[in-house]
Amino acid sequence: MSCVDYFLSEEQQMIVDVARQITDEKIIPQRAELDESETFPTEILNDIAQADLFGLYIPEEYGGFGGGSFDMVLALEQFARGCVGIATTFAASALGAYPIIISGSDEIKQKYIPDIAAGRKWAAFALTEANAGSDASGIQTTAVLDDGDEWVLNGTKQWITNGGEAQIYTIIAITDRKKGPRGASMFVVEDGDPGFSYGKKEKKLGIRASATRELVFQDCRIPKNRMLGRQGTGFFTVMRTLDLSRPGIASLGVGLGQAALDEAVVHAKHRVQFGKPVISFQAVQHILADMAIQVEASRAMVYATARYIDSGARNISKESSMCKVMATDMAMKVAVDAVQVLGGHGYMREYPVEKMMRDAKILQIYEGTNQIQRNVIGQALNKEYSRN
Ligand code: COS
Repeated sequence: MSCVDYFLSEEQQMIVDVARQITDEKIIPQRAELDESETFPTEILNDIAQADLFGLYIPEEYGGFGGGSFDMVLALEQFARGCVGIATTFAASALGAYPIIISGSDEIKQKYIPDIAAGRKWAAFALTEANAGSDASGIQTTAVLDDGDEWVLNGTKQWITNGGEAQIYTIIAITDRKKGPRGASMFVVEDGDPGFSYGKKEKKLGIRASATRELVFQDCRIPKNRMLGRQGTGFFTVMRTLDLSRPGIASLGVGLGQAALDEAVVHAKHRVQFGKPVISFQAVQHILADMAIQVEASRAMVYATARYIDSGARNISKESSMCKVMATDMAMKVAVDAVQVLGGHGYMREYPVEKMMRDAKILQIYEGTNQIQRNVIGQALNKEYSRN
């Protein structure tokens, strides 16, 4: 539990309270079982929908709550305190919806966003392929306009979160290979579209309650009006989407870090060795102190970044990447430290910290590896200082 007052508004405090209640009553009691059996958390997503949290970041005219980045990070932090796998399924629906919100016409927004806002349908975002992940502009999937009426998609997307479970997919595909990043466009593909099927379902180290699957497009035909924005703007939509979503991943790191710290402190107070609770030993206290410092510093940075984004700031790539790196590197370190403080118990599946350690690792990898984030930060610094 943070002891810093972040001066949340009444509405923001309500979001935290509702998300916390779902986490304590639904997520924490089921997380071990869902992880063990690699089961998609349909019931919990329905509980989140009933609590009206799917629409947090969605404008009111499309059925949402009209909130912003800060509202999202508050909810995501709570869910991640319970389970990063379940929190990831929720975050991935927002990731899939952002391209529609950023670049979709009013007509396409009206068609898809109200269902996503209500949690009636889930979304997913598809960029990664066998040869394109960090290299976002290296995608091979193509979209060709057939008879001027329909787009025909061919290719395979890999490691797609919510793949096979979502009903709405935002896909980036090449529409003109000669034009580099300006030759890619974004489309909406629906579950059940002809020529669209699901491939390999992945078995993962962590976040096992989330679904990760291949999407296969074999002469997949979709209506012409499913393109998002103008032809050739897909890469920019993807970059802007990731700018908005990365603080969410950072908040998953904060939630996980807090949970790991809570487990470690409680255990250290109860575990007796050499006739004393181990928390009375300075060696253990120093580990806990460093964990607490890093969790709070990351939280402060994520909240500040989300508020900065909500202020209408336009160039947010550097700040978004900075908080993603800070909070997810923190989560990995703090989770490993928690396992160390719990010692033999920490290594056993009976205790939640081994799962936290497995789950933390993906935070440093997905939505742009932390090496890519450092590239983004470095390039932004280079640009900023060349102006002075
Ligand atoms: N917003 C708007 N435009 C952006 C942008 C952003 N955040 N980032 C880059 N662009 C623009 C650039 O300005 C450039 O346009 P101009 O040619 O007009 O200058 C264009 O996009 C190409 O940019 P750049 O040359 O930097 O592209 P690169 O191919 O070098 O890729 C990185 C840049 C590495 C940052 C990008 O590929 C990336 O983010 N990769 C990680 C993707 C990722 O997160 N993958 C994980 C799976 S998705 S969950």
